[in-house]
Amino acid sequence: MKRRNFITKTSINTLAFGLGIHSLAQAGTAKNSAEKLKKKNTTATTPVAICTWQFTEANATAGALLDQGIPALDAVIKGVAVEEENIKNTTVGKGGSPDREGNVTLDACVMDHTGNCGSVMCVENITNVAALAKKVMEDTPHVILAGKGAEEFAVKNGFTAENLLTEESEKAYKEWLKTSKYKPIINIENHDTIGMLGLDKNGNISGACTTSGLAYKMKGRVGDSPVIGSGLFIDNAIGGAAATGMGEEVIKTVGSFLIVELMRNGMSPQEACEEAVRRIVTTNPNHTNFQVAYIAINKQGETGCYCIHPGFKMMKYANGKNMPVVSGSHLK
Ligand code: SD4
Repeated sequence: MKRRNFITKTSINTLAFGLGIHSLAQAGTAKNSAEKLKKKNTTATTPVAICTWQFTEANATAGALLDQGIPALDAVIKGVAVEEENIKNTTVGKGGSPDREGNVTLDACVMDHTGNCGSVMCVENITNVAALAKKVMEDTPHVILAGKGAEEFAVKNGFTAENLLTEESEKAYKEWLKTSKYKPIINIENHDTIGMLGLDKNGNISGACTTSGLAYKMKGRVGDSPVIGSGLFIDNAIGGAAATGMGEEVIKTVGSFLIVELMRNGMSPQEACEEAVRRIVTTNPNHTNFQVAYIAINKQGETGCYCIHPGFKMMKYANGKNMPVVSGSHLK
């Protein structure tokens, strides 16, 4: 052994003796904790966008805007607008399936990095309801506007009123009327409510969630998507989460808020999504009959997703790449 190596090894051994193995282990743990803490306090400034389901174009739109330095809130609202305006999508915006009386009613909310939020519920005739939720947040003393009031506020503020029931959706609705069986379908067409979370170049996180809700729901029914804490929640010090699936179950467990709180207590986004799904499935034996899926992001730009039934994917945009991520599921 060369003299220098010998001295180094001997010194380490002597040090190990001096400190004792226990102390060394403690030193290791302290180092790990310090590293964890350092990581916890790190804010990613490389933009990341994630969204529920395989809404490729919507997520790419938000990702590209984030790369240009656009704030997260504006990027996600532009991102989800792609699906709100896509008439082929029967679960979001124009072209959405109607309630059981034939009315298309939309729900949406937004939340930004300052903790500010806005929401609209059961709105008819307005396509871009996430943008409308932002307007409520910024230009009213309230957080939520519902129904006619939300629609009138939209029109007064320059949103176009238009019929959201497309020929296709009307045809499907008339077909449904023949049996009128209300049974939400798991993983509807594999695209569903769009919940989107963005982390921008300043390290700020914001989110948007927008939907036409469950097809053929009761008139006046509102799901989780416009309910802050359920369909969406952001805490810029920690991260954000969004939900899709059976809104009633997400509301009962305040799913998105739960995920952010679990991350605050040290869980990764993935662990937090899994725990939030566990909350539902352990208390509700009926969970084999409905889908719930979550997505989450933390301050470091780490992401996670999890669901009850297989078949859910999220989109993830990072480092200029927009990729689908197949979610793990409670049921296999
Ligand atoms: C709702 N969570 O209205 C929404 C819709 C959805 O599967 O995601 N359906 O309950």
